[in-house]
Amino acid sequence: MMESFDEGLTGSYKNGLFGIPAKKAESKVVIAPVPWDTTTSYGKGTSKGPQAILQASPQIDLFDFDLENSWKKGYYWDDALMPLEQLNNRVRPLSEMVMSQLEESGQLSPENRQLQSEVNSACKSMVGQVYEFSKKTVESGKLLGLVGGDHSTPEGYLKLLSERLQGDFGILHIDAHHDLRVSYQGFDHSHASIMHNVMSLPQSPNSLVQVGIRDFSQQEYNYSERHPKIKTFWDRKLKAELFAGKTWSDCCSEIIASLPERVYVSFDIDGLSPEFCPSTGTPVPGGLSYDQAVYLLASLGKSGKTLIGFDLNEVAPSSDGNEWDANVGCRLLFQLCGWLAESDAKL
Ligand SMILES: [Mn+2]
Repeated sequence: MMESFDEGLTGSYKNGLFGIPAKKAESKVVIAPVPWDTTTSYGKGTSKGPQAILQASPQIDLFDFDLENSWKKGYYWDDALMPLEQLNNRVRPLSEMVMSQLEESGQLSPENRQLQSEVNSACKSMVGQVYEFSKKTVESGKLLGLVGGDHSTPEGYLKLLSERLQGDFGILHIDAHHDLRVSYQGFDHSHASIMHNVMSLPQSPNSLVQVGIRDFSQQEYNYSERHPKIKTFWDRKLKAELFAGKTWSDCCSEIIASLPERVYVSFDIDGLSPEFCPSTGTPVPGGLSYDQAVYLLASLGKSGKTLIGFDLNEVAPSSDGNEWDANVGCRLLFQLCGWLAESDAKL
């Protein structure tokens, strides 16, 4: 299929991600959408993120300055987890009832406590399905990237990697938030708890390096400061260094030097400045520019460290049909796919 593809033309998303008609068998990289936003507390709509990204993706010109023609290694968009959308749509209203009662009174009625446990078991099922899918994909020799959905979506994948590599890898986590809460609003698998859950796994990754963090509780701050495996590059501190004359290149070298040899990237789109993700659930002023993010990923790609997988999450399409969020999202996804395609990771 790919040999007959004219890269100079804009393809259709119906042919595949970025309009490329890649077949699974000939693709090095599998990209799987996870349409899930059950516990998103503020804005919603990230469950529609993957489809918006896919539809916006053919507008990208495929040649890249750093990656050249990495896309020829094949990026296959695998819809296997799309049926999760039905469970998400069923459970999301229950979770909204729980969240609104908590916001109003800080307590839950017995009925809502019941709903909360239903939401928890649905989230647990999502994590299990992502785990099983990731296992099958990795065992077939492919490299995997996930597209959320909210930030709870990669937990099953990270659990699989932790077991498979006995924790011998680090996570480069780009986000406005630590996501280190010990459950959030009573939801065990909340987007706000993802990194707490991952770092609590029996064979947790040997480091978590957070970049862009700028909205957090004191509890999360303390947790990050005291945890021997966590290093945070708070946005305010990075910016202070940049304003005082440090280069972004030096910042990136320092970030990458804190990571071990194998690196997983967890990219929450709200790590970027909100001008690049105005519709995301919890936008926060400040953050990385698109250029800084692309430069950081390229620095990692060229560092000699091994990218083993990634997730891109919290991209939400605008409710007025504006494609901007999806446009930025699909361009970041293209960079992540390219660096993963260039990786020689053996999992
Ligand atoms: Mn996040």
